[in-house]
Amino acid sequence: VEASIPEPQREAWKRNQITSFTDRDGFEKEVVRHVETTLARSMFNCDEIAAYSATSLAFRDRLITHWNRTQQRQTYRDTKRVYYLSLEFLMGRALDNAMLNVGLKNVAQGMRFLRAFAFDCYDCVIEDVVKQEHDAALGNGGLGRLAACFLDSLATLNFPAWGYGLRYRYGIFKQEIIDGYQVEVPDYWLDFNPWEFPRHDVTVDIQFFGQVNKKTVGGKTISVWEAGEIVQAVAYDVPIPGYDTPTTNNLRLWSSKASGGEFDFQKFNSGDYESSVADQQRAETISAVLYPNDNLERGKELRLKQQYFWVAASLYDIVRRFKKSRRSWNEFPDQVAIQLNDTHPTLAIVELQRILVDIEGLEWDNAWEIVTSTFGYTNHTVLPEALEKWPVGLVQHLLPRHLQIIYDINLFFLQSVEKAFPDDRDMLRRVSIIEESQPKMVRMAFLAIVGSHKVNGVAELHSDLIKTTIFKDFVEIYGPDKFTNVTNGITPRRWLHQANPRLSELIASKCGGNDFLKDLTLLNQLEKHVQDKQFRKEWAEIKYANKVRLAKHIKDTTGVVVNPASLFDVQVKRIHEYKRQQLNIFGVIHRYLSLKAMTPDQRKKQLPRVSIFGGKAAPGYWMAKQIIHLINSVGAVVNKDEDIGDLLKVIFLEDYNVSKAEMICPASDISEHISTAGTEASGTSNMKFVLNGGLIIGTCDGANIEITREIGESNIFLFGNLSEDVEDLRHAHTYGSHTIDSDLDKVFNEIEKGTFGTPHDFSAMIAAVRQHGDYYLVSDDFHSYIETHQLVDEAYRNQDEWIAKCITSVSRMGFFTSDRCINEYAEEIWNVEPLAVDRH
Ligand code: AZC
Repeated sequence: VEASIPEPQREAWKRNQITSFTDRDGFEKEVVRHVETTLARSMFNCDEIAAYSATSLAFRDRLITHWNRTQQRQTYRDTKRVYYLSLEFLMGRALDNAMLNVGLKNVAQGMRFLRAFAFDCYDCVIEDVVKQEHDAALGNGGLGRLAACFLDSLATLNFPAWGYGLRYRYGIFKQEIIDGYQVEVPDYWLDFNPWEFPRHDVTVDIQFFGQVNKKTVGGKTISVWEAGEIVQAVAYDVPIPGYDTPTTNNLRLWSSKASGGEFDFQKFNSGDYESSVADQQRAETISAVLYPNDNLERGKELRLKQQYFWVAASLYDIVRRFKKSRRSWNEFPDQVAIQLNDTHPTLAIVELQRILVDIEGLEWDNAWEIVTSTFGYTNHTVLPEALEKWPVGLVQHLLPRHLQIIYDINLFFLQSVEKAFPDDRDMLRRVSIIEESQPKMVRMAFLAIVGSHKVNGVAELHSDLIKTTIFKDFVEIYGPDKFTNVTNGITPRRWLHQANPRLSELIASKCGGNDFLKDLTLLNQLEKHVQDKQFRKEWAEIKYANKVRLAKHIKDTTGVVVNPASLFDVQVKRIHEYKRQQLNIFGVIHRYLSLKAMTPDQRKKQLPRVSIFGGKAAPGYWMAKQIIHLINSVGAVVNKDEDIGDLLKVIFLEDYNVSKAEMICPASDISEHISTAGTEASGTSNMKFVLNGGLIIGTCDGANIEITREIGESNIFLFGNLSEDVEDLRHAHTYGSHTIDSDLDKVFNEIEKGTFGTPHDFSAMIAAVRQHGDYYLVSDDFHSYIETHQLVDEAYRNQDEWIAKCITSVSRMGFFTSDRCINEYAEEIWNVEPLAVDRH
């Protein structure tokens, strides 16, 4: 950094460097200063929220110094940067992570000093303070959380990297359960957010609508897009600290605003005050709300507007940064790698081509070479309903020049295909970026493939599936090398050290300190301690304590008392038919009926179990909401059944989010990852649960397969049909005779008898299996699912061996760190190197 300061200013710079606290005394002074000045409160009125704010501000100050230096260093060294474009960043809370990564969490553990003068939080400890923070919930589920884990790894590994996203005013809705039904409440999270920095000086004007005119400049005809509407993008920056490194990267989120200031002054002056405010509001609508769908696209115009707004602002920023170094355009891919997190940012491909051809005057072919060398595309799903397609008419209206460019990209692409496959006319129809449907559609995944140099799936099975199903033709066209796999990972900093501090500490004591947090393969040192009785005992105690903590939360939020000595069986994730929460709740009903049929003596021999569910349903996903309702209805009956007592409890945890996951994962004995084989691209919570010393029951799907390979078949409970059999089974359901599993049939009959409330409420769920072809193979997998749960019960009875399985599994989880993942992207896709840091 010093070298980047011009010689004459260097002395002054050194003299005036900001120093921040390094010990508890210094920290306390900073907190007091922030309470009394920044927050303008008296220390005597410092409550928990004020304590949170001031603590955040104190740590933030430290972070900012690192952040500024990181940016200075990256600018000065000017090496290749990575830009991660994601419409979702599910960050969760920041303070705990900042304390951990800055490395001074211990000084804050002295929070009890507040006792001296802050009456309003007399007993407040840092754990309470941390809980005051509202989750930054700018995402739906796995895709958004993956982006957040990637940012953590990119910074920790010292990669010069930026995230680009949207600053939604409303993140994912807050879920309330009222009378057993999901009710959505807006998540207004920006009230006080110390982790973002508005950059009112970093703005970009974004165009929409209008028309394209041809102009001749210097004998060359160029296309000029005359905008119909201009909206301003304002940057908000969020510092992303790496763990045990000064590298602090930047996440830039764009917020929309009417261009030309607060009001349209012409309208204002002419007395049309209302409509000038309306313009303002219309512009702000673009970044107002996160679309709450997971694995589902609805093709809304505003969503397309969001996508272009964000992509255009980000590219403008990236190009502006590139231009500062005055390199030739051909060097662009040597300086810039852009990763498309799903197809949501695919318009970036078109936008860069437009910038290069229309604005910078490059030849089409030259520009296209630069574009395709720059982009990489990650696919996260094979579900047809999640693949984005936009009506040609809508694109034409909103982005007239982009549609022309898309048509040209498609023309040149199809010409090359025709040349290579002259005898296959149908191939052109199949791979065309424009689907010749009514209305015509732009297939975004195809555009992303054509415009990128690498396409990756997120787990081995998934990456194989995309090559043999949805993108099969493209493998023929481009050859197999363009398609690759990068199995997902999670950050062990948040998902082990932060979520489960006691387990992390125990692990550290056996793995030679905290280095495993940076090199997760070091966990393998645990394996030699598996037989150590004392170690197992401590391990079991920690698990129990985590279950007590969750039991308390369950009591506080649902009123139901659960026994922490029961087996905790957890399924938390978005509610979706393909994830099969319905299979789980049908299995729970089966268990309930079996218990009811037993004599009291038989019951005494049964293992107590708590079935815990959590997850949001998209507001428009009716069937998912029915599933939530059934879970709650079953809970209402089972939880008060005196025959059953502790033997079975059914809990639905309200408002599952990142911070709740941090409490839930450490408390699970067994978690459910039971998607129909071939439908869950990877899953990442499976990794979180195993890393926290829980076992899993799952199908041969997504990353479950690789988890099995790593931890060993004897440490996981696999069941169900394999992905290669799914198609035949579905075919048989529709065209052959479809008999429902007899145990499942009993479950259905019980629901229909009204045992769990009005049967009509659940008739569609039953009909999906009985009458509508059981697309998700609930009946086909039911028997195997029930049997496997019996194996789980048996295994859990032998606690000693169970704990041994857990420890062995954790010791073999090194592969699933997002650090490994990011290193693979860096090497195989981005061709970027980390930037060495000077520690001072
Ligand atoms: C999810 C996948 O469903 C999940 O299996 C995967 O772990 C995660 O991405 C991260 O790769 N996909 C999505 O959330 N959404 C879409 C549109 O695929």
